[in-house]
Amino acid sequence: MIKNKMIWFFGLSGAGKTTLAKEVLQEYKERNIPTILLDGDVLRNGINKNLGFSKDDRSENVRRIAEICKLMLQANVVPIVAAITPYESDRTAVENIIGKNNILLVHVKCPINICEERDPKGLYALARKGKIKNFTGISDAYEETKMASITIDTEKNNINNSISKLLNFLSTTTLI
Ligand code: GGZ
Repeated sequence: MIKNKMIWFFGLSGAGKTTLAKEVLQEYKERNIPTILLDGDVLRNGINKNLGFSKDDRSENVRRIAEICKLMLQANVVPIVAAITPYESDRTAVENIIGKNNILLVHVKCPINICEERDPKGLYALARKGKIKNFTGISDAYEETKMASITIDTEKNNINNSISKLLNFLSTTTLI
């Protein structure tokens, strides 16, 4: 039987991680699959509020999220994560914590210039002015990946296409 896997969306700020994560959350809910959305941005106001954006703090942020997910999975709740996860070593760490068979890594791909044009929260503008330090893609690293289970390109696909590609993929790999 195909087992339900957790989903970890990673990509630049403004690439569309949260939007896609919310869609999957809705699909899971409609199928009465116990689920929870863990958004890096939101968790940084709570459990991860002592963490900043250095490489070490980002690794710790991601590690904590993965450990929470592991506990959730043990309780048969299927977590959906949206977090930039800019370092390949942390993506590997996540996979090791969760177990390769229990996770789908979804790369939400979008060029930095498009993310910057979208700038939904005005953070890129602040980063350009130097008012936010270590901003991913501007003044901090975003490493390319060889680890994605699937890549959703939100520059080439509009939101509806992106969602349908993702749901189609999930239908072949999970219970959805
Ligand atoms: C990147 C930052 C930064 C810096 C604040 N760099 O698009 P958002 O706003 O809502 O999501 C981003 C969020 C990043 O948190 P993550 O936990 O996903 O990051 S990581 O996986 O790298 O640990 C962004 C906002 O916080 N934000 N400052 N300097 N994003």
